[in-house]
Amino acid sequence: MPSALPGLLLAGRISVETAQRLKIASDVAGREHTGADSQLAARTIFVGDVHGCAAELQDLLNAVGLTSSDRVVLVGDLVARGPDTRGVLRLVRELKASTVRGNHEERMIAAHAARKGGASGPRLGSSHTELLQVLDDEDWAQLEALPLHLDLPEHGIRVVHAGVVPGVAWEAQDPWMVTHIRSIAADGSPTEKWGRSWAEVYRDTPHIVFGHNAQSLPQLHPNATGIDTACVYGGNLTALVLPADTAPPPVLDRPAVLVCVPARQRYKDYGRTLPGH
Ligand SMILES: [Mn+2]
Repeated sequence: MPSALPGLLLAGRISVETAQRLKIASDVAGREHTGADSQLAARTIFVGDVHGCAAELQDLLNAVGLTSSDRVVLVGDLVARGPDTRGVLRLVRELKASTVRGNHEERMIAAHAARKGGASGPRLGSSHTELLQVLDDEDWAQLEALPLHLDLPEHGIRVVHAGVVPGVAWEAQDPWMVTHIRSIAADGSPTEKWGRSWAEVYRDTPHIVFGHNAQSLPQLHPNATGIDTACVYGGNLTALVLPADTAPPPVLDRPAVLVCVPARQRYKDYGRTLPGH
């Protein structure tokens, strides 16, 4: 048994099986495990859109040297398009990670509810149709419990899947926009279309950590960080790793707290040129 395991088991937050799968080793990030978890600095590890890429999620957690003191927070779109949605959901449960609701989770929940009620529900692509067949009750309960946002005041951060409309109070945000917005159109209206990112315009607090807008590089803005780096489209899976009680550093210093791992393959064609390429 690897030397890091006793501490992980003491904390009771991760199963032996998970720890072995993650191959967590005390030397991954140069951390010294003393056997006392209280001596490890807690970090928050924000993870971009996983889309069923379970192997890459494991790769990323290995790369950051996940310990039982760390908290994992995902920006949503855990499901669909990639090869192993159920593996992702299982791993997220085992990690006791927090996740916000993405547009793909919303779509699956709506389809599931419609089918249960005898309606046909929204039209689905092949990936979503297959998921409707294979997800079990535990998976559905997990998806249905996902919140629209998570606030982490200790980091000065709000996590949402897609973003917020700049200049609009949180209480007045349209939930559909929170899971779909990409840009601000020339006439100033928010839209899910590609264009000038809402995050370029946003200069408010809290700092927003978001996904949804897949690009080849993380999107670093003064008051927002986008970490969907297109893993399922053959890009990278990215984490923002913050020590306890710290806010995201300024844009020029922020790359130092980003960790990414490459996709093992391209699982899906993006269908257009990936922004940043
Ligand atoms: Mn999305």
